[in-house]
Formats: sequence, structure tokens, C-alpha cells
Amino acid sequence: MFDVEKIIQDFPILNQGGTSKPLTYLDSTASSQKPTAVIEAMDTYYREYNANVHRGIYQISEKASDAYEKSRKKVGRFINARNWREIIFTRNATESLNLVAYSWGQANIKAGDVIITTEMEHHANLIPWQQLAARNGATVKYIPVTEQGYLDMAAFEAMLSPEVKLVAVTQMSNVLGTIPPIDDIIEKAHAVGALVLLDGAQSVPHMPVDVQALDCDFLAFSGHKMLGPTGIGVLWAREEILNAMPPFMTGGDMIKHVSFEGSTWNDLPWKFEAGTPAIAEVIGLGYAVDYLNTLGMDNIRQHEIDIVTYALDQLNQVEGLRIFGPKTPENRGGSISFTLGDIHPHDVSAILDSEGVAVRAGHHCAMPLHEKFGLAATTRASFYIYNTNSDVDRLVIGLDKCLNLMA
Ligand code: 7TS
Repeated sequence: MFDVEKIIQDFPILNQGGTSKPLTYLDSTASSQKPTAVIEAMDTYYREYNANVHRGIYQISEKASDAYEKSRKKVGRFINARNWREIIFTRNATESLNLVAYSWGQANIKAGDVIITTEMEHHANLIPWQQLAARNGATVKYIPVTEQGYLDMAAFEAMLSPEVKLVAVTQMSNVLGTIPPIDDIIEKAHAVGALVLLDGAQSVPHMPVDVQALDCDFLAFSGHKMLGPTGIGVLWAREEILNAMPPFMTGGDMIKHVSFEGSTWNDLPWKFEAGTPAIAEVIGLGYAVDYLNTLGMDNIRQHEIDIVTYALDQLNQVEGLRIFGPKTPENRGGSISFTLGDIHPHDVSAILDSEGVAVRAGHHCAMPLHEKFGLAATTRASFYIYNTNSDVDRLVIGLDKCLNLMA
């Protein structure tokens, strides 16, 4: 069950004791920490059965191939994919999104088409669509974000027309924390014949995500934000869509037959996995999924609601602190971005660091959103399974120190 003190014991970095002050890690939105089970699974691969996959007819290569494909099935079950062939391993969410923009996008987006995204997207779910639209003569439209950090759904409805071919939207904002009304968005987009891509980089680590129940068409996410290693990401899409898509990258492992005249492509999912993949990282991601499943995604979401409730309450008592995004924990995830009077977020972050509190300061790869709110930067504290209310208390003590030093 969900016992945070016990969870903390599973994360070596949170138990080092060697730093001048204990680490309060509040930057899991950028990258989560890793439990021993994930670190050891990768270590064991390198020590005991390191070999390339899908090619060696010898024991350790077969063991590596089995472990690699077993992870794919774990990931497929984790998001309730119909079929493990729908799980494509990439480097990260960014690569997954670019894969869709180049492969599906080049084949399907024509002059005059419209791609809808939102004002609160991470650059990774924004620039690929701008580039695709520029290449093919299409237009990108942005669902506005209200002052309170919600999507303007009336504006979205007004944008819908038969020209809309894709709606690409985050399932949880990395800046505002906003969880948009995804069911509604998917239903309305499908009604005009558009496909829906969800950027799950923040949602998949933090809440239950079921692609069949959602009835979305694409889902992109990263391993390193969900307790897994860096260098591994996932693209899920419906099998018939993936089958119709041309390869993104070409080379070894993604072919069926090659001759000097031309080539034919491997079956799914390998058609989209050219070259030697990130084997250790895929195996590590499988163990991360096991860890999350043991805790239970419903419990993880509930823990997030609890800690965000406490954090919003405590932060609201800090003088001059302004929080961006929904004020109701049920409508948001664990990323809380704020400004503190007119103290620069880099100063806030540096002073918090001197207290052992790690937060992020900057535009969080969402420059247009910050511009919209008239800001160059915010400070962001983000919470995950190993954070407690006492981490919130340390954050608030650090912010009081900022006020004493700078205000
Ligand atoms: N989409 C969202 C919503 C994200 O939060 C991020 C990373 C990405 C896409 C891209 O993920 P990547 O693994 O391909 O880099 N977000 C952040 C962040 O907020 N701070 O650092 C990375």
C-alpha cells in the first residue's frame, strides 16, 4: 500500500545523508528519481546478459531480447493498449511527437488543413506541429488558456471544422498542472473526423491512463518522468494507424527484406525501431512500471491530490506569492508554478537550493504560455510519490528566507 516513508527507502538518492542539508527534491516534473529496483535491473543486464537484441542465436542475446520484449508488454498493459504491437520505443516524448509529425504528418497533412493544439503546451508538443504546418501549407490553431489556467472550451468548439485533421493536447500541463477535459476534447474532435494525440509526459506518471477507455489515437510519454531511466520514451497509437504510417527512421532491425532495388518493412512495432535500441533503458522502464503498479496508479493520484491540497494551502499564506493554474487539486497535477513578489525566479531557486530544496526556475519549455501571462519565468515546485507534507514545509521555510533576504 501507499506508505511514503517506506517509498523513500527505495530511492537511494533520497537517503544519501552526505549532503550538507537533506535533499528536498521538488523537480519530478523535469525528471523523477529512480528506485533501487530500476537501477539494479539495468545493472544486472550489463553485468549478466549484456548483448544486442533480435539477432543473436545465443543464450544471453535471447535473454536480452526476452527482457526487452517483456518490458514492451508491461508498458502495453500499463496504458491498457489492445496489443503490445502498438507500443513503439523511442528516446523520449519529444521523439515520439516528432515521429508522429514526420511519419503520420507528412502522409496526412495537406495544404489548407488545420492542426489544433493549446497555449499551454510544452515546446515538444508545439514546434513539431508548427514545422509540419510550415512544410505542408497547413495552419496551427491554439486553444486559449484562461486566467485561471483552464482551456477555453467554447473557443475550441468554434475552431472545429472538417479541415481539422489533428488535435494535439497535453493531458496534464507541466507548468499550470491543468488536467484538461480530455474526454470532451476527444469526442468533439472525432465528431469532425480529426485524430487526437495526447501528450502524456506528465499524465502517464501521475494518474491512471487507459487508451481504450479514452479512445484517443496517439499517446506520447517519457520513461524518465515515471521512475525509469533517461533515453527511453514511448509512442502508442492504434494499430491500424501505425500500420498505415511510413517508417520514421530507416536502417537495421526495421526491415523485412532489403535489395539494391528497394526494401520492405518489418512488422509492428519494429518497423519504427531502427538501429540498436536502448536495451538497458527499456528493461529499466519495465521495472519502473512494476513499481508504479505495486503502488497503484489510483493511490499515486490520490497522494498527489493530498499533497497539492496541502501545498496550495501553505503557499497561499506566503506573502506576495502568486500561483498559476487551477486552484482546485482535483483539476490539476503536481506541478505548481508561482512568482514571489518581483524576486527573480533564478534567485528564488538559488536561495531554496541553499536550503537543500531543488525546484526549477525558468519558462519550463513553455515560452508562449509565459508570454501570455506577461512573465519571462516562474519558479516551479513539483511533487511525486516520495514527497511528503514536510517537503512542502521546507519549501515554505525557504521561501520565507527568500523574502527576508530579497524583499
Ligand atoms: N511534454 C510535456 C508535458 C513535458 O512536461 C515534457 C518535459 C515533454 C513533453 C518533453 O519530454 P522529454 O522527456 O522528451 O524531454 N517537461 C520538462 C519540464 O517541465 N522540465 O523539464 C522537462
